[in-house]
Amino acid sequence: MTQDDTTNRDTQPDLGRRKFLNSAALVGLSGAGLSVGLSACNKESAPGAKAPSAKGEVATHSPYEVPPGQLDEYYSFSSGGHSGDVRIYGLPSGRQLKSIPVFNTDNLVGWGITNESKAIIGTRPDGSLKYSTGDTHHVHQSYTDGTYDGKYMFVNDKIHGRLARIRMDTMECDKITEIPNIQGFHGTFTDKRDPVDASINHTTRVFCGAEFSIPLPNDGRNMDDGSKYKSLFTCIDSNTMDVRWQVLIDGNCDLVATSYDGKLTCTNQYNTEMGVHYEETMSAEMDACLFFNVARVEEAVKAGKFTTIGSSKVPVVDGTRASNKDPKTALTCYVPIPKNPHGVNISPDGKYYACSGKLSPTASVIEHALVLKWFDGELPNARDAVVAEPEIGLGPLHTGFDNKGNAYTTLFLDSQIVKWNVEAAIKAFKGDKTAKAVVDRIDVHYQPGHGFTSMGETREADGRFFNSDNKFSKDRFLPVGPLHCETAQLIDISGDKMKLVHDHSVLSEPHDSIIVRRDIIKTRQIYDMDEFPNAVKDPAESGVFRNGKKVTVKLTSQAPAFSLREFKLKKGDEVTLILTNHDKVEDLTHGFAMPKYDINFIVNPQETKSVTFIADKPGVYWCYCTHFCHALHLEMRSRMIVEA
Ligand SMILES: [Cu+2]
Repeated sequence: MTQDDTTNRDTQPDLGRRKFLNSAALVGLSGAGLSVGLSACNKESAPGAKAPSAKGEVATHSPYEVPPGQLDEYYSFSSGGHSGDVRIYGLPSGRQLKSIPVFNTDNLVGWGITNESKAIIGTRPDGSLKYSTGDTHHVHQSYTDGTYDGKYMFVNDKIHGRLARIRMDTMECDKITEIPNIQGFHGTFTDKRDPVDASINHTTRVFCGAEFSIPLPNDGRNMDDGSKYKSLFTCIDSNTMDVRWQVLIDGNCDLVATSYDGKLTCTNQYNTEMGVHYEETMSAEMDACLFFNVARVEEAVKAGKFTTIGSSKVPVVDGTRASNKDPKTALTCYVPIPKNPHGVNISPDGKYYACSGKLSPTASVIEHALVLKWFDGELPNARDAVVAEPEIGLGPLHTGFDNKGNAYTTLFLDSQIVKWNVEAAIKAFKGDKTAKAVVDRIDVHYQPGHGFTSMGETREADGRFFNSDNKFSKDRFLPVGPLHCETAQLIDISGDKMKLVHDHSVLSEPHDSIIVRRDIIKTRQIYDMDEFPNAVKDPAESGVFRNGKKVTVKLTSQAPAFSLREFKLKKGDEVTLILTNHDKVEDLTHGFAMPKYDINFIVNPQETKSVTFIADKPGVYWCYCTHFCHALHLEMRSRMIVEA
């Protein structure tokens, strides 16, 4: 068989599995018990090939439809909000392909149940999960040379202040880091290259903004004195996932953007008032977009110009206004932006940041080169880095870009997407009365939050689609009770006028997404058994291995049977059950459910997982395969006997 586990499935669906299910049934019935020689072979076929011929009528399809047998052109990776996961959709179809469990627990795959996933999420001394809730908002991938390199994706947890990393080859979470001394970790962004070392043209840092200010350290002191509350901006190493440094700032952090030259990262600030009470957070007419000079911050850390907070060992440098008055040595630059901005995005040419004021009908355009000039001491007033401020509509939030110099901003209050031209906005700001920034508007349904363009966060922005993630769906879908689904609306932005392509429903409650060309993502279809140190590599190794009260059960799966038809334990045993899936066939996943012990997980082809539990209930427990695998799937069981 030719099992190429690194091939992007840029091909039409393989009919091998259909063949497998039919022939495997026969082998099972013949009494062989184990499936042999039933691998689905990869079939050579060109991308975009015609749908496989099938008996029956062929429907006609619109240009935006993905006909049966063909694949979407883009992946859309989306945060799941307070469900704690990350979702994958295909675009333009809008079909949901997968949910990647991250900060949640997930019954389907056993995330938060298996020992391996618990070790990633983090546990308390008694082995239970440290946190079982999370709130994902922003997903961003690793970059090489200004575009996605398909290696990693990063996502925040706003509730507990954690950053997770997802491997793109398996689309599974492999690391989670908890950030010290912060609350409300909202915006995050990967860097695109090193600010100093030109040879490092890929992501090595992930920046994280803290939205809620807290007393530092937050140990019960200074709770009534709002002036003592502070926020930190954090840098995490994308390889080790260790926290590298933090910057103490005035005001809070909301969303984060990074420059294409690696020199700057920034966060919009909606509460420069440092208000602790609701009304105070909206009192100032101007807030800010706060820029960090990455090289200077790292020089300061190297030079030992830092403190630490509480029990954390992470170096914290001082980025407050009072300590950064001289631009030539400043670590930070506060660019004033009208009222309570939400969202900051950089244009694909790397020249401009768009930062919208949600309580101001404007988008501010900040020129990257001018912020650098301010840091060189050559721009006296940071506000002069703002080169345009077009009035675009009510409640502007997030901006996506095409490849023709246009920006697309979500207008929450107007329920519209507004298309505006950046250079025209700059001309108008300079006084050119003939320059018109706004070029088009389209209604969306309803109240758009995030919006993003295809490849729009990279230098390969292609100007084909804008996706509007709307916060209210009201009458757009069949009613399903008081909790509505949300709408994502796909808009064709390739022409002069925006065109609404379709609505697709998304489960509550996505915040931000990115649209990535499918050729960038190279996934594996099966695991390598050698990657798992505890793998049961030979079914003959299966059995019950006792060391006093500690018992290890080694088990393998191969359709349609587990290697042990039964296994015996004694009441009170501390049992670690290890299961290795020996099937090599793509898509041949098995499950393992243990009644009354609250255990349920899957093993994908060639994967090993383990669970640990106390066998505290005597009796017979039929452990069964949950993931349909074979005509004899229902027979695929193992009898666990717990002796009193
Ligand atoms: Cu099975």
